Amino acid sequence: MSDIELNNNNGADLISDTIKTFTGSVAIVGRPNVGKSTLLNAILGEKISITSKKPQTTRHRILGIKTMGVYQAIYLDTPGFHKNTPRQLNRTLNRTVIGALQEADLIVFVIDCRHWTNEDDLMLIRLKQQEKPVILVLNKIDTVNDRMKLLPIIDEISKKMAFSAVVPLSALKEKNVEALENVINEHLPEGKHLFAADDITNCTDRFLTAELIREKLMRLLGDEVPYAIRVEIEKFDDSETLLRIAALIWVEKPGQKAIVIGHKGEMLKKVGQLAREDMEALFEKKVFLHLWVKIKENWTDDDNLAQYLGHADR
Ligand SMILES: Nc1nc2c(ncn2[C@@H]2O[C@H](COP(=O)(O)OP(=O)(O)OP(=O)(O)O)[C@@H](O)[C@H]2O)c(=O)[nH]1
Ligand SMILES: [Mg+2]
Repeated sequence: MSDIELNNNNGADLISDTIKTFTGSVAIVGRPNVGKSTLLNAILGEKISITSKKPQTTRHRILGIKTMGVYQAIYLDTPGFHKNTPRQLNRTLNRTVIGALQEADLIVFVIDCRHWTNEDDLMLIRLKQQEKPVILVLNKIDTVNDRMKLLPIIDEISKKMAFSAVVPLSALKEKNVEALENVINEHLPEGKHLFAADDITNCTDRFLTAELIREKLMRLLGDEVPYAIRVEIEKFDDSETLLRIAALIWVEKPGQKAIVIGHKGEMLKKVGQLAREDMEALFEKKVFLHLWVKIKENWTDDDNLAQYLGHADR
């Protein structure tokens, strides 16, 4: 190809027309709380998926994109796969996981290296049905002093299924994450890149904003309330230097509303302050954030839920 032809091409065409490229979707799955979203953020070097100590923090399928030269991995962070319970929300979350498994070219199965549980076994049953390469990630190795202790655990788990690779790492401390990425790249099928090289997600700013607010609620509130919460962005006015955001926090009961607002409004103030700091870092501009709380009974069981959870890749 002559120089003139090279100049006439845009970058994306050029790379796929002249050299082999590899593109694939990678589902990150595992039981709740093992560190799936922390791992995605570590891979991307940017916080797009919210995390907390509480199980079932992730509710949507979150898409993250990482391009490294000829390789483009399209990651799907998923809700924690858990024992089915009657609540509609829980059933819907598991369905999201199964959908991501079916779509993916490759699966990253994350476990906590300290414990193997019944829910890990449940996940394994689903993985065996897929006949796709599965990479096992033993996360949280920073919590284990003697790494030699991991060897018998790896041995035991490897008997359960033929994994394409086993990678111990710490998502939180960002230890050995690159090794995982190299293994993932090796498993990507040949294909044209689907996103620009600097894209990291296709989630909208409104969605990321709502999620940051939900993260603070998940982290600051006690055990019960966070699961009854939904965040809706009412206003998102973006000017060159300032973002004006108004968000509505939906809860199911008056008691929950009181807890979210807190004594003399302290809780809501704290949520707003922390969320605003994260938004200013993410959008690199000043943010005015207005939060208010409203009650909608049983929102997790009505049709709105399907609508709320339905927009998979916002
Ligand atoms: N010590 C340690 N903690 C970690 C590591 N990775 C994640 N965590 C912590 O584990 C908790 C759960 O992390 P998340 O990333 O939210 O887990 P998740 O698997 O996405 O959870 P769900 O979305 O609820 O399924 C958080 O408190 C994280 O800080 C790690 O490598 N080491
Ligand atoms: Mg998560």
